[in-house]
Amino acid sequence: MPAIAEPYRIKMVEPITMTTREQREAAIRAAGYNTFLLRSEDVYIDLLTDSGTSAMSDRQWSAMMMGDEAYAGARSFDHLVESVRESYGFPYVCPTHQGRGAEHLISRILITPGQHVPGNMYFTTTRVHQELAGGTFHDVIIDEAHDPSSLHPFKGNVDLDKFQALIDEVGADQIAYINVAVTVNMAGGQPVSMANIRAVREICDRYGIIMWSDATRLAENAYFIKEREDGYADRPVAEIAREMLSHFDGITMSGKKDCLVNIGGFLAMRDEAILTKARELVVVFEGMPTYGGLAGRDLDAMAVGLREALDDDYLAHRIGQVRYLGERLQEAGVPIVQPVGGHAVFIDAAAFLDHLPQDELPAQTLAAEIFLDSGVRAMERGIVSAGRDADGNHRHPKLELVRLTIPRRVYTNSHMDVVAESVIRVFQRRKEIQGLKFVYEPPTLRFFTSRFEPLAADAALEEGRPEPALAGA
Ligand code: P61
Repeated sequence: MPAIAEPYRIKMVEPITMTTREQREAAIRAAGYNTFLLRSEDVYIDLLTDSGTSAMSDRQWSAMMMGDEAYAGARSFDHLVESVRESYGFPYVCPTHQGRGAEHLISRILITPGQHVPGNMYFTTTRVHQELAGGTFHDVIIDEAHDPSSLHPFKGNVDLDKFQALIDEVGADQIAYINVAVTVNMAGGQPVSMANIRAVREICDRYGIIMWSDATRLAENAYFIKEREDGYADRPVAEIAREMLSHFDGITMSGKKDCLVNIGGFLAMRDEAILTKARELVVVFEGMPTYGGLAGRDLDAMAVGLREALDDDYLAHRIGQVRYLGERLQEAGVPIVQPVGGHAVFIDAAAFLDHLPQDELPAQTLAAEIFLDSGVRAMERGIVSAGRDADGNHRHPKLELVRLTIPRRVYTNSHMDVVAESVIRVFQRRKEIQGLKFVYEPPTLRFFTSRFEPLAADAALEEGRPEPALAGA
């Protein structure tokens, strides 16, 4: 494979600094062993998320300078609408402060309490908003998505039989809509094929079901279609994205990913009646329908970024960089979700720390250990993220993962090498690592603010030994 260099050059830099092991021990303890609670200044390479962490282009920055900050009727809104129409093909747009703002609105608009919402795997904020609106989420993703070692090229696909079975069980009129995420974050950034999107559309047409998309990472999904699906190899990604979206009635968008901005989101749709309802709600929860909680300059940056993210060269490098990190880990025998997805490398923490039962929080533990080793910050995506069910019991997801999420246009492959070396070091001493337990747990979206303590401290206390140093210290 020929090397793929960054299709840009660097015009401005932000210094980052290494910390010592002692500093990192103090930092992770102060953060309650939760990488969400670390201070950014204590982090060396920040792979917590690809959300809002992109580097903007000179074109985006110049568009920001031209932002129209009028309270109402700003031309920045017109720029966003124009860009969405041209690149995504939806006539109507309602901006929101970020993706979950759009999820909040669409859940209230489309769900009647008691209804059901199928989707290709849950996402944390999406499901919470569906539940707050009185809906019940149903996972209708293919089984392969729950198996880290399955090499299925489109692990994000909807299982048509599961979708049909839900329709048969509850009746089409009790299905508020189907939400198809492209790509599927919690499955490992896995794509949905064009054939699958078409097949879901057919079912929706047959039963009159609304077909929505969480299009947060649609550009990455379109790139995978170009790479893997027959007939798309020679088509520009922007064209593939348009075709994908042509099958949906509307989308929720977190602009913080594939619009290459630090803040922003929107709803886009074809049905004017839905737009009218969105406008009625957005003024209550976000702001005027022409700014939705954002500054005019944010709308302008998003209008430019969403086009840039559909560039073939940008995506070849983007997906190539994520794959580069994944391959380095795989060569060293580190268990990861395969195939490597669009925005992150997901370590299979259940296999990595196979001596820890899921209730000892292997992924939370591993994220803390990687930080301790090198100052690289990752994110837990396992039992802690899955939360509790309606009866108050821990949900036990099949996937217990640590996500190494690559921000867009921010790090080089030398950074990826440092990350790989650190994970490999932790892998080599994995048997010494002991688990964590909750010491504080909030009622919803607990992973953001929960606090933990090492179980090793408990065992030492019971045996009257002094508390052990952290593994590997
Ligand atoms: C992330 F730990 N993602 O991946 P907002 N849909 C999808 C997302 O990936 C997404 C949103 C909707 C984040 C940020 C985040 O449990 C967490 O703009 C597929 O963040 O509101 C966000 O978009 C919501 C991290 C969100 C989390 C929830 O890092």
